[in-house]
Amino acid sequence: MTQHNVCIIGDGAIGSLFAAFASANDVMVYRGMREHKTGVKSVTLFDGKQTSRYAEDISPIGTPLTYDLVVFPLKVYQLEAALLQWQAVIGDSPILLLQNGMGGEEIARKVLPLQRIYQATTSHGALKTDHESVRHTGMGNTLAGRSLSTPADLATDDKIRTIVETAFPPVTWCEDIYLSLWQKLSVNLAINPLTAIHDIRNGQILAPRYTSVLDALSHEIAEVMQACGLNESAETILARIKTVAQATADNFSSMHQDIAHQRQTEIDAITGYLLSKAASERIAVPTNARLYQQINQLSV
Ligand code: KPL
Repeated sequence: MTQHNVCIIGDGAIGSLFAAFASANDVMVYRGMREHKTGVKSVTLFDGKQTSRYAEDISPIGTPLTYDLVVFPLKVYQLEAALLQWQAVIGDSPILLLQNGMGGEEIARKVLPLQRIYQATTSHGALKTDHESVRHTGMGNTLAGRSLSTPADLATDDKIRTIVETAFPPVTWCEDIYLSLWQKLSVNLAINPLTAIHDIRNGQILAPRYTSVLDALSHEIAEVMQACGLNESAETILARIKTVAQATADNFSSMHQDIAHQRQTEIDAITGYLLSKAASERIAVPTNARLYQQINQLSV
């Protein structure tokens, strides 16, 4: 069996988890680290197993190499700088954008006009407990697929699918990753701002006082999705939001945590993205616009 080599850029919790899974599954892992920085050294997996040294560090001024896949598990707002910094080292290796929210593909396409771009989003929970340690806090699933702007190439697409499925299981490979990312976005559009604004856990948005706002959000999201050519009803969106809120009832959403720790939020890649699509389609989305404003008021 050929051993695949995967480069994972950055030192975040999800990237470290990906690296730990991949090396445990016999993938050769390189970590793209900034100069003079050492990465996370220990990842405690959900089943309690600990991984120790699992990757070779490379730097953005290192020797260019073709990787089977380069993963960017970064926030959308960190993506452009990282792509510019690493483009010389990764050459024309296919890349996988792994993040919450939307807009990543457009950013990557501007920097790398000819690259093969794949996209993914994950529901694994991971937490950096200190500079060198990460804890896997919740088993999840990863949705992945070829981006809209990348032409189909059966052999390469199959190879990337095999690598992602081997490196970071379980994976659902999506023939229409754009739709899958929008479906995930529809959940984040409701749960993330509402939990952050009202300082509540995910499950608490199911209380009767949030019924009308969830309804309004679902209708606005459905209208914008339909204008983008995606066939989703408000009822389907509302049902999905409720299912995820129930399944993650005890969690604090990522936006709740960002606000609580005074970190930059992903509101621009979530609600900001919807607002920009709504504006170009001339659709009024007052409820989303209000949540966007409220999050920006709470942000540092
Ligand atoms: O993706 C999430 C997030 O917190 O960003 C949800 C699905 C809302 C789970 O917390």
